[in-house]
Amino acid sequence: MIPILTAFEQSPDRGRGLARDMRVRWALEEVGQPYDVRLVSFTEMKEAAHRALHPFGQIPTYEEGDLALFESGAIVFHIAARHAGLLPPHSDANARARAIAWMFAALSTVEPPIVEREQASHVERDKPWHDERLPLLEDRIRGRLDELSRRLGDADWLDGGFSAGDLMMVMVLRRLEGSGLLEKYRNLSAYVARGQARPAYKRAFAAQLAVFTGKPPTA
Ligand SMILES: N[C@@H](CCC(=O)N[C@@H](CS)C(=O)NCC(=O)O)C(=O)O
Repeated sequence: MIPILTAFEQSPDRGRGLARDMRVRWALEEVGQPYDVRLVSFTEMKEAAHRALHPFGQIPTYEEGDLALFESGAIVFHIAARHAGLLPPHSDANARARAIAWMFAALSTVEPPIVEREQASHVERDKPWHDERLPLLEDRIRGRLDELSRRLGDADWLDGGFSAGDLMMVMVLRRLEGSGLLEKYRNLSAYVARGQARPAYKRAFAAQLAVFTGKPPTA
């Protein structure tokens, strides 16, 4: 059964691979699972047919037989649970649990302040308090990056070998591209680059870029 995910017909990031379908594509590439993509417009995302798959009218969604999922974290976890390659084996239950904890950490501890800053730049830019609020939001991000950087230290990945936790964390940190916030952390920048150097990442990136360029993927 080939899973189908949804992605933006026209990604606002112009193919930079920051939309959340990229996480799912990367996970599927890591485990060697072929997939199909259904592109949706902003209008279609808010229509009843798509909302039946995604109550909040967003991408990505994931359909596999009679299973329909939303939330990139839940989708990546589903893929990681059913295929080898993204989580330590069941025989190492503690390591597996820790890798899952890193997925949650990426999504519920590190991503929120990053998204808050993005939202502020997009929708609050013209507010009189925007310039005052931005440094506060950036301090919150720096706090998390300080902590994450300390924990990662000189290691390649967050806990042993590469896992879905790293996949999610790399994608979350990528959202800081262009902000100037990540560059100060040499180990975190190298960590992101290490994720981006993975062949599966490159294939996923090329596939989502091809949607934007209209040319076949070249990775
Ligand atoms: N927590 C959700 C967030 C999904 C989300 O924000 N999707 C964005 C694209 S990356 C979207 O569909 N934005 C359009 C909208 O919200 O109208 C997830 O991780 O899947």
